[in-house]
This record gives sequence, structure tokens and C-alpha cells, in this order.
Amino acid sequence: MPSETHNLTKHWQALDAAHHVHPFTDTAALNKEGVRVITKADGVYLWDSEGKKILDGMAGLWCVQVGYGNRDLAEAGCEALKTLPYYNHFFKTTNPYTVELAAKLASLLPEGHDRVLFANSGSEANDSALKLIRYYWNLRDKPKKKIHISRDYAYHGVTFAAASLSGLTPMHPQWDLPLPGFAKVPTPYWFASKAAGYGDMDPEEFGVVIARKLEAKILEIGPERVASFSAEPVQGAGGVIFPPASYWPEVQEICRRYEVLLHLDEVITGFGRLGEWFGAQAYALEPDIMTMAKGLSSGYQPISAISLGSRMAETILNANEELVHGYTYSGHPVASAVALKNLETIEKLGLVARVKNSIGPYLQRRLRETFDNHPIVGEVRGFGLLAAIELVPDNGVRAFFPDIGRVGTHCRNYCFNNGLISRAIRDTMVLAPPLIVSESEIEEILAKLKDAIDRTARDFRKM
Ligand code: PXG
Repeated sequence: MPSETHNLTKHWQALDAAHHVHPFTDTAALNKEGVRVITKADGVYLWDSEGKKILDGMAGLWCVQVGYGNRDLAEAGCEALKTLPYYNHFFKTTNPYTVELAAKLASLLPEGHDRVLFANSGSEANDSALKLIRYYWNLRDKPKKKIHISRDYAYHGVTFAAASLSGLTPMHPQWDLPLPGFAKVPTPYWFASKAAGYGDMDPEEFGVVIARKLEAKILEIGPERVASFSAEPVQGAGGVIFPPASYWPEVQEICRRYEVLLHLDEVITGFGRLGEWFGAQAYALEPDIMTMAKGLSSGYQPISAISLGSRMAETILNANEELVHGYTYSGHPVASAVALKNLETIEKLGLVARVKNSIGPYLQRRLRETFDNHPIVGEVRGFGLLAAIELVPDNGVRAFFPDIGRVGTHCRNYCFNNGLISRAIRDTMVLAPPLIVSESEIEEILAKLKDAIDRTARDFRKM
């Protein structure tokens, strides 16, 4: 006799199969397999409807900074729901939650970023950023500046503009993207550079070579036509690609030289993941515009923001005309209240300093101790609470398995069976745990991941 829980699982699976279309999923294939139903979460753990406990090594989708089940965030949301469940900012009106949040963000953002607009997702924030960039150049009487440059392996979201900006090529053919006006340059993915034909360059030399590809692209298009360069400080969904130290200073200089606006997509790197509030601070960057989402509310509410650096803010806010842009839910009071409490909680718990000084270095050290000499590990890289492990046929060698993605998926499935969520991006295993993760939980992650990688090694290589 199936248990009551089991019947409920079957019931939800059937409803899902009949009515729900999943993001980034082959629905027919999923329906054959049966979906997993997640029913609750606390701290760094999730539980499914069969009672299985799973350690979430990915903080949801790189977003649950304060961990699951934080009562303070729940109460802040509940209070706002009871007091002001909705009102907008269109009719010369505002609300306390949104203005407090905007002011709090201004105090945390890099110098000059005093003005923010709100949206509901990372994709919307990036879409809005590109519109604001176009508007800026129109106001500055440089209407020919319309081309947006971004990088291979970039993930910026799924709206027409954000997907066009993204450099993960599978995101384009189904939708006839990218739109005209988008150009790509290579990314400083040093580990893959040998396989990509760059030879045996050291990382710092490679960083400069790749930065100069941006300059070459700007010159090829013509600087008078290039509006902006968009980039994640560290690429997330594209494979947790950390740039060599030489890369960003060179890029920043190139953007200045050719009057190209620097747009930083901080959707993953924002809110402490790299041991600073933002990647801009981790890499000493001075962006013209930034976009953020995910960790802004620890994922508890859908909310995103776009911040304007001083030169964009001065031009746009002194245009003396209506800014013809905004969403019904821009600066939603409940989302704002939760985001504000989230930022206060990150501060109260000292999570940013913790990532920089204690738990981040602990994860990075233990990852290297565990995997540096593993027979199928090519590289362990990371900083703060963001890390990647390249699975390759031979330890330390920068050459990939054939049929890229197969080994990673295999290992990811072992992780899942072990009760650990880790992402496989191609054959790269990725970790981005909640910022509250403890040392013992990191040990649990490492033990589960090691077992999964050992089993993968046994299946794909004679150990
Ligand atoms: N920019 C970056 C850097 C992101 O990582 C977005 C923008 C888009 O955000 P929204 O809120 O529109 O999804 C993201 C989102 C994955 C995965 O599989 C990553 C994201 C979203 C979904 C899946 O790694 N990142």
C-alpha cells in the first residue's frame, strides 16, 4: 500500500505534468521521469515531499544569501502585506519601504551610485539597463551609439534584450536571437584557453590578451557606434569564470578610452558572495550602471534594481522630461520590505565580512585540500562562497572529456542521490552555498561531492 505522502507526491507530479511548463526544461522528458516536489526549507537544507533532506549547495539559484526559513524576513513581509500590500510609484506617490530600501542600497553601492530604479527580476533589470544606456546616449546627442557588447558564456537573462546580451549560444536559436545591435567578445576563461587555441599563456598574460579583444571589437565596430560593455564581474551560469587579475583594470581603461559605458551585471556577485557587497568593490571597478537581483531579497521576494552612476544619473535625471519606463510592480512594498530586512540581516549577521575573512577562505582551502590531487580534477577555482571544480580526464591537465556535459551531468546526479545540490555547467561542478553555511555543513558538502566525483571517476576513468 503506498503511504499517504507517496500518494500526495504522485498527485502533485500528475498536476505538474498536466498543467505546468518548467523553465529551461524538456517538459516531455521530465514528465516521463517525474518531477521532484520540494515542500519545505530551513537553513541550508531543503526537503522533498518524500521526506528526503537535501543540502542546497547552490543557495537556490545563487540567491538565498541568508539561508532558508529566516523569521525576520518572513515577518517583515507579513507586516508589509498587512499594512500596504500594494501601491505604485506612478502617481507622484511613494511608500516607506521602497524609499528606505533605495537609501540603504545607496549606502552600500560603490561611490556615485546614489539613484536606483526597481524591477522584478534580473532579466528585467538588464533590459531596463540597456534602455537607460540608449536613452543616455540619445540625451548626450550621440544617437549613433547603439551597439551593446557583451561576452561569450555570459548569462544576463531571458527577455529579448537580456537573452541577446547573453553569450550562451543555446539561448538563441529557438527565438531567432540575438537581435541586431548586439556584439560578442571572448571571455577570460583561462582554464579553457589552451583547448581554445591560445597555447600555454600564463593567466595574467591571457587576461590582457582577452581584454584587448574588447578594444579590437570596439575599433572594428567604430567607437562612435558602441554604447556599452556589459559583464558579470565573475561569470556565474556560464561556468563560474574568475578573470585573471590583469583583466578588469585593462577593460576599465578601454571603456574609458572609447567612451563606452560599463554595465556590471551583479545579479550573482552582489550582496556578499565574493566577500564584498558587490563585485565592483571586489575588483575595484567604477561602473556607469549596475544591475542586481537574487541576493537583494535572498530570493524571498522577486525584486531587482538598477543603479545609476553619477554621470548617467546627472544626464537622465536632468532631462526635464518624463522617463517613459516602469513596471506595475516597480518597488513593490512587500518585496521592498523583505529586501530591506534582508540587507539589515546580512549586516546584523556580519555575513559579508564572514565570507571575506572566515567561511569563504575555509571553503576555498578545504576544496583545494580535497580535490587538487584528484585524478579527474583539472582545476579548483573560486573566491568567497563561489567555487568551481573542472572535471577532466587527467589531474591538472587543461583538456576536456569528449562529449562535453556528459561527465558533469553524471556527477551532478550522484550529488543529488547523495542529498547534495551542486550544479554541473558543462563538466564543471559549481558551488554557491548560502552565506550562513557553517564549517560542518561545508564538510558535509565536501564529503558528498567527493563521493560523487570518486564514483564519476570510477565510471569514466580507470582509477
Ligand atoms: N544576470 C545574471 C548574472 C544571472 O545569473 C540573470 C541576470 C537573470 O535573472 P532572472 O531573475 O531574470 O532569472 C541571472 C539569472 C542557472 C541559472 O542555471 C542562473 C540564473 C537564472 C536561472 C538559472 O545557473 N541566473
